[in-house]
Amino acid sequence: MRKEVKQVYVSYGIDINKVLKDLAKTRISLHCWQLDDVKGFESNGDLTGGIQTTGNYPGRARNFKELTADLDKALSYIPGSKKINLHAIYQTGKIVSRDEVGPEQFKEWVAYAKQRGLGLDYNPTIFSHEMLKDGMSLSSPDKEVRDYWIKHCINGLKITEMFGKELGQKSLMNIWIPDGLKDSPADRLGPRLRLKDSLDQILNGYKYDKKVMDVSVESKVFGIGVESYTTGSNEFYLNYASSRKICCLLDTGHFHPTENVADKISSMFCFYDKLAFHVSRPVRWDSDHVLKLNDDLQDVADELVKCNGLNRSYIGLDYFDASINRVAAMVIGARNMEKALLKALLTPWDLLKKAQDSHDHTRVLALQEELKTLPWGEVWDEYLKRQGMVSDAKMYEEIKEYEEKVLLKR
Ligand code: RNT
Ligand code: ZN
Repeated sequence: MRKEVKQVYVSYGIDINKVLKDLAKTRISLHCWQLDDVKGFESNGDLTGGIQTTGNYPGRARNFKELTADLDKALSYIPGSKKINLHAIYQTGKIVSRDEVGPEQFKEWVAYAKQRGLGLDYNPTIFSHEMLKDGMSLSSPDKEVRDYWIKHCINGLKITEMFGKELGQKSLMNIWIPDGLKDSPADRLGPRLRLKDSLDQILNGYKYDKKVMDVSVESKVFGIGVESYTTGSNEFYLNYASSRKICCLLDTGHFHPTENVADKISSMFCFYDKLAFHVSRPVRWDSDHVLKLNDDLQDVADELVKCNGLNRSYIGLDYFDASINRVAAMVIGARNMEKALLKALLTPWDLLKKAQDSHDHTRVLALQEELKTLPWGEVWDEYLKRQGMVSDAKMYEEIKEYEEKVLLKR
């Protein structure tokens, strides 16, 4: 990095060394499901409901060995502190039914994470399964269905607690359900009251150690096939999480397309100590495209930094594109998250806040625009160098080579 670059940032009161240290400390939870189109290891079948991927790019990881090989490849290009985000369907060893998935089925993952100094997060998998009756799980009118998934989630608490304890890094268990209705509901309240009761049974079903883990709930606005009603709406979970003192998870793809998700962060921090995120990129809807370094992503990173939220947040990524090289998809999205955070950390928020509070809105506008052309790209290259990682261009070249040597042979 040129000396001049350092000087430019010093003139705004920014210390690049501190920024790079803070960035390297910020933990990002990388979702393993980009590597296999959310299929998991239970069977070789297709997704059967609740979630969808599109694309047929060759080379999908089909088992633990292939997935961890791809993960290792991807990790070697992703700078900073990392965790891996798992789903119940990534159980290993002898496959058991979902309501039986427990700590035993995740021992191999713990060993994998330990060897690499990674943390782990967990998600019960409440989709692609015959016990989803009519698309409903925890809010189903059938007690048998609800009980099945309640058991699955209680076991999930035990798995997550094991992750936290074994790896010495707090672990997050996030609950997302696809429950909803295609057409105008006859009853909106019933399913929501049942969901509330199911969640209470889960939280009271096992006294987990709050020092090593947290639980979050993830809302959604709609899904394909459930266009008219989503039981787990934003209002439902905001109130649920706040009253039960658990975390809310904001998935940036789960709001109306014109809603500004970044704007929600400061409101949430007024009332919650901690927040959880699935950073995603919706295109027209919750399409789970790979993160681009666009304004939406930058706004989220800016708010996290401005609200002093980096060490009060579980930052997880959530996208799955089956139409491109999956290892590259994972790396490009993760690097973009890191780039957005870097740019946010390189911003002189104190100067901007001061201008706003002294009613100098022209200064705010001028500064915001002036900052856009600062040489942050050189700082990014420096970060990669300090992290012992190759440039963006080299990264793609190498992954292409991996595609030829490994992925295309599958
Ligand atoms: C689906 C939710 C959910 C999933 C993952 C696989 O709309 O975003 O978080 O994407 O759990
Ligand atoms: Zn999500």
